[in-house]
Parts: sequence; structure tokens; C-alpha cells
Amino acid sequence: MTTGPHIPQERKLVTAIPGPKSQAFIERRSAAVSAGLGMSFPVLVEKAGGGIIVDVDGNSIIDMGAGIAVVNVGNSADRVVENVQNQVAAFTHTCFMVAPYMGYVEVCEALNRLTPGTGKKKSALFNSGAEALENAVKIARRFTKREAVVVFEHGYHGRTNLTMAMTAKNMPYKDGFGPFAPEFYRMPMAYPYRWPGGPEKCAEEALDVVIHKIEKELGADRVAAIVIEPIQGEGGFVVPPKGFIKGLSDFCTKNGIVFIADEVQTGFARTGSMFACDDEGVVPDLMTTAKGIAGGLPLAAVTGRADIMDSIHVGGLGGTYGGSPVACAAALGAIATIEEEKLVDRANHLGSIMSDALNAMKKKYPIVGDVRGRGAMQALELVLAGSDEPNPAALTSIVKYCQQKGVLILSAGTYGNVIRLLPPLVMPDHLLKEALQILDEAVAQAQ
Ligand code: PLZ
Repeated sequence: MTTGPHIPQERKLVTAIPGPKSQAFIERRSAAVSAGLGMSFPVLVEKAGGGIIVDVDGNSIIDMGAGIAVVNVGNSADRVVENVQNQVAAFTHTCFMVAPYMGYVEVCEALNRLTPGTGKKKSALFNSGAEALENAVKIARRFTKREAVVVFEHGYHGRTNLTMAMTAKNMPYKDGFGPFAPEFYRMPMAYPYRWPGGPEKCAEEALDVVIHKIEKELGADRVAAIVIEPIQGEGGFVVPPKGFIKGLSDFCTKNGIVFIADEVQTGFARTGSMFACDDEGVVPDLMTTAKGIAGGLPLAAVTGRADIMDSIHVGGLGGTYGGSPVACAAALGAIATIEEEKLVDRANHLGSIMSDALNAMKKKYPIVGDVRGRGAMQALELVLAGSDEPNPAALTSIVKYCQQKGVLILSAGTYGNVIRLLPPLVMPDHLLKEALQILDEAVAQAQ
């Protein structure tokens, strides 16, 4: 298994977190960087690889976030480094729309091959997840000649103006940043743990409500696209029950609506299949991807039905840097790593270790209300014992405990009460088990 720069795969603390050098950095950072940028883990990173991040004070931290589901193949994975080095030495930029190059086409070919569905597909490349979402909406509107777009409660699609209108949560993403774009309509999400009629009825009832609202309040023939994350990421790893995503996709097909799966967080082996849509055999009309696509370099894509992707006039899509040759080289290295190292299987393996440990915590600790996820995308939802009231204070305490022990974990959720686990898929088992043991202690002390 490739572990990037071959950093020893062990947790090691030689100072408190943050150590003195990191502390000095944090002061320098706050003097220079806008206060608007958060910081989940207060250290200055020196290097990272496999499942470990090393800070300047010499601490080795277990990385349970993978840079928010980006370095699925690990930091500085061998094939990514080699491809990027070769590409940077050959040329760094020509702009694909000015003078094209092979890497862009090879990434599109790989996406067309790997995404669900056997029909003819095409792709276009961009720089960030939000930019991919914006372009997917542009494409769907131009293709259908309709304007309305349906999105969901707890959904997250980005921070640009158009994607702020698509993202559900006000604080911190939208507060004071409006006005937002019109013609986005938010529908109830199939959230089994919090569905009023209970988890068994969630898929059917949620689908009924959404379809009813679209038909009666919007008019199905006014809707250009339905956009949904097949498992919600920032919203708290909400896994819709089987039937919901498929039902939405079938409804789209019947009504000439473009079904857009946002797989920015779930894509590239994360959920134990190449894409989360594969789980139910759903074939989206368009899919957005980013994050895991390029091992840490900025790259994003829209992939889907060739007739939809080709409905745009020449010059209607683009951007100076979209599909940069360096990012494309990295993507080809990352995709080769996923396929050759069988990281889809690895995601399932890591996922079963995580869900066993999290379910054991649920049995022991009444503040664990729900355990959910798929593959190497697993979460705990924290509640006040004996209720389903969100417990964000427990989350703060758990994150802090883990931090002091050298384990980086990320939070999520509309109510700020979800712990999400997203280890690099190349993390060795022993590190994952150690991180889960520390998480168990953290939850115990937060009771
Ligand atoms: N769609 C499903 O998860 C990015 C956001 C981090 P960008 N999620 C991480 C933060 O706080 O800004 C995301 C996502 C889904 C779209 C996006 C947006 O991707 O590359 O951050 O623009």
C-alpha cells in the first residue's frame, strides 16, 4: 500500500496540541489571514502521508478527515507526486480552451467510464466543487429551457452566490451574504433518524411529500433539475433510506427533469463503491465530482448524458484554469491508485471497522443517538441522553479531547452535533482502531 512520503504510521505526541511552534504560527496566521476562515485543528502542518499528519513540533496526528474527503488516496500518494512532477516539468498551463492537452481528455474519458450508466457520456472540468455545481445548473437550465431547481434540507453545495442559494444552513455559510439567486426550492430530506413518521416510513413518506410539493407548488414542467447529495456530507452524513434517491431519479425521468447527483464528497471510493449512486443502481443524468478526484489538487467535473452535455453552444462552458494540466495529471494518478490499490474494497473494510466501533459506543453511551454512514463515511449523532435533542456541547468536548490526544476528527450537521469520520482510504487498520479507541474515551468523558 502506498503511503506517500513514507511517514511512520504511528501516533506520537511530544508536546501539547498546539505545541510552541504551532502556537507562534497561529498568532502569525491571525495577524495576516481574514478572521472569516475557521481552523479545525490548531497545528502548523509539516508533512502528511498515509493516515498521519506531522506538525512542526514533531507531533504525529491521526488524520480522520482526509482534508474533508479529499486525500482518499493519502497525502502525496506516489502516483500523484510522480505525475504532477512530470507535468510541471513539461508545462504548467496553456488553458484548455486555448491550446488543448491530453490529460484533460484522459480525465474526461476516465470519468465517463467510471460514473454510473453505460450510455454515452461526456464531461467538462472545473476548479472546485461549487463551480461544478454552478455549471451543472447552467447546463440543466439550458438543456430543459426551464428555470426552477429543487434542492433539499440539510444539503450543502458550496459557498459561491449560486451555491449559497442551494446550501441549506444559514450559519456560517449564508448569514449576511445575500441576496441569493432566485428559483431554488428546498424540499424535505429523507432523514430517517429525525423523520416524524419513523425511519421505516421515511423513504415512502418523504418521496410523497417532495413529489406532491413539486407537482402542486412548482409544476413539474417548470423544474429544470433536482440536485441532491446521495449521502449528505456537511449536513451530517444523512443517509436517505433505500428507494428515496431512486424514486427521485424515476420522477425526473418521467417529467423531463435533469437529475443531478452531487458526489463531491461521496465520490471516488469513499462510500464503498466508486460513487454512492452505484449502491442502488441509480444512473444520474449529470453528476458533479471534486475532492477525491485529484489527490488534493483543485479539480472538479460535471459528467453525464452526452445529449445534455452537448446541448451547450460552443464557448458556453469554460474558465481559465478549469482542468489545469497539473490537476489532471494528479487526477490520473489518483484514479490509477484507487483502481490498482482496490480502494473501493478498502473503504468497505475500514467502514466495517468504524461502524462496529461506533455501534458499540451507541450501546454504551446514551448521548449517541444515531450511528450511520456507508463505507468509509461514518458518523455519530450526539443527543441529550434519553432524548433526540441535539447535543452540540458534547461534540465540542469530544473534538477537543481527541485533539489533545492527537486525533483529528471533523464535525458536521445542521444542529452542530454530528461527528463524521473520513479517514484516507490508505490508513492502516491499527491507526484507525487507535483513533476509534480514543474517540470511545472521548465520548465516555462527555457523558
Ligand atoms: N458539494 C457535497 O461537500 C464541499 C466544504 C468545506 P468546494 N464540502 C466541504 C467548507 O466549509 O467550505 C462540497 C460538498 C458537496 C459541493 C461542495 C463544494 O465544494 O470544492 O468546497 O467548492
